[in-house]
Amino acid sequence: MSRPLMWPVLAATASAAAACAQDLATEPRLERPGLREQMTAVVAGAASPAPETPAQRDARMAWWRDARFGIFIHWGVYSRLEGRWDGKDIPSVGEWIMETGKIPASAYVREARAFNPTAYDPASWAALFRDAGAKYVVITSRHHDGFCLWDSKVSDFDVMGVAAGRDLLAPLKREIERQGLKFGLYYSIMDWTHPDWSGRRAWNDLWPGRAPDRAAFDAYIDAQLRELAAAYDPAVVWFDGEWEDPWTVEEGARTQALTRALMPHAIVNDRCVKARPGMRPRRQREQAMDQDVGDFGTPEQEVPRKALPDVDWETCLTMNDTWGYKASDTNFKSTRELIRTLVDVSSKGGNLLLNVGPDGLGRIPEPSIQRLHDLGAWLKVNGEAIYATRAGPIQKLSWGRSTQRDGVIYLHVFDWPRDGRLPLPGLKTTVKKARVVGHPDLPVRTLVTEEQQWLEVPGVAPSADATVIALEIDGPPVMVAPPPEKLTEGTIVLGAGDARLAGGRLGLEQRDADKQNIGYWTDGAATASWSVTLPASTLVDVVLVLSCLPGAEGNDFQVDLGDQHLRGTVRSTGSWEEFEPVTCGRLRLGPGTIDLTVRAADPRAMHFALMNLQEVRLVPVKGTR
Ligand code: FHN
Repeated sequence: MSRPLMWPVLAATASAAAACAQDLATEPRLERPGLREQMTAVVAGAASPAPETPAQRDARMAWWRDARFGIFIHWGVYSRLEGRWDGKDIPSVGEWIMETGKIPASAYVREARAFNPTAYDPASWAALFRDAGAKYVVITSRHHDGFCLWDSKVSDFDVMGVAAGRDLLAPLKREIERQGLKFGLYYSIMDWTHPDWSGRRAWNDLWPGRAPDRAAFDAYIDAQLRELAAAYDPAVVWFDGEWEDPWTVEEGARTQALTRALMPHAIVNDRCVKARPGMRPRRQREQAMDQDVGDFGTPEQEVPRKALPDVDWETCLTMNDTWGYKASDTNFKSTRELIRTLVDVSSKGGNLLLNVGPDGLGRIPEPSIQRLHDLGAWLKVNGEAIYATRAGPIQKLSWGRSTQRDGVIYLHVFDWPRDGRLPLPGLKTTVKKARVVGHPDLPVRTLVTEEQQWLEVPGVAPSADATVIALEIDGPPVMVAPPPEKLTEGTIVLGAGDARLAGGRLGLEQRDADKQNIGYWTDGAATASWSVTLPASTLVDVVLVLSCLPGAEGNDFQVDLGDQHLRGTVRSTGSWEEFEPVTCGRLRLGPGTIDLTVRAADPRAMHFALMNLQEVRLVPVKGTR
């Protein structure tokens, strides 16, 4: 292919983008009333949808919420490199090879010209995903490297510029939809080879002497979204690459508004806007930000610790350790781990987007195929306990998970009881009938003792991966509240109300009748301190009872106890209102009086807010003096 690399820019859109950027640049912050209306006006030329009612949103989201299981495909010219360059295995994930290998962009683009997936068979891919029990597919239309899997009129780094010489998305869309699955597109904001991406890498030698033009880049994004909308009308738009500085809050809001205008029925993730706010309860985030932040949160390579009411979310997960194909990455998760992850995600009300990384010829790795077959076989028997279910009523089960639909609780048993008795902790509603899903012949009896309800189950579990038992109940399940926490004898409790607070907006919040917490910990230099006296030298566990909103987690904290110090990292607890005890470490303290101080471990690195802190506990370690 001899065509020079060039990016003709659509002047009309560029001027609109420039005008918009200028207009918004005068506002110091994005969070302000009326943004949604302003954004809608900005996407000139696209019929902006009227604001959606909650009922309309639920109707649009219904198929996605019921789906529970989708397939992610990372495929591009990087797949052909297989994670190797210049005879060497390049560290990290396969699709980042240009970055992690610091490959000169000109060499990468030149190498890309040989990309020719002769083994690509969209019909067999679609049949494989259908048989796996997946309900939707999301494929990388353009990843960070800038290569487009379709014929883009605003880029020459696309399928028409390499040996493939044809649109790779259209045939897949056709086959996916022919199998009754939904077709979605991943689209990266970042573009390492584009002349106008201001996050240009040092090894991008394609555009010597040309400074990036921000408005032109916005126009490029607009134009490609218009192309993708018109050509593929995706059911899901999966943005990515939003985290780098060049992409601004304003551009995120603007592009989100354009996406809604162009694809009003699409389900859009939370990565077009900044800070991935999708894991915050919807009411909180839309009131706080007055902005359309997308339809679902996107925890990556992890499952939230608990069910998140009023949050739509989807865990994206690799089967091995890379998204894009990498020949040396044979570290595939077991089928059991994948089945249990699908169950775990479903039990908390989320979706699983499980990744496959086809190679440069278009072949899906055999270990991925095998696992997809196994998942499909399990779902063929147990799909009723996954599809169109909601988060289970019995959370924190030691032996498995639960999901539910009206009138039925599904128990997904990972650890089959040796004594044949399965406890149903906290379930008050009487179980009318119980059956082993897929094995109606197996006997299951319910048993009620003073303590709780139980199930008596057969000796051997039909599936060692996860056996599902369906409990038929009358009405919505009623759970008894767990008994109040009993503190260990001798525990010293340092309450929020007794703390000396210093710095920033740190202050007390009254959560409910008898509980206060320290909140507004937005200043990295703020501290909460107590003086505590220990009558004797005591070995204690230091416990912080804290809460943290999803999206604010990840800050490191430090606890100073006299001349001893402990550190930890704040994890999400589901909301600012949900407090959990977090053990930070074990120390010997006293006798005597010491100062205890909680602070941010690295004030400059702290983002959003450190934590809400209800109390600090010094819990004597049993059996020690
Ligand atoms: O950088 C990308 C990465 O290559 C991959 O596409 C994942 C999938 O969610 N997203 C970004 C990392 O968060």
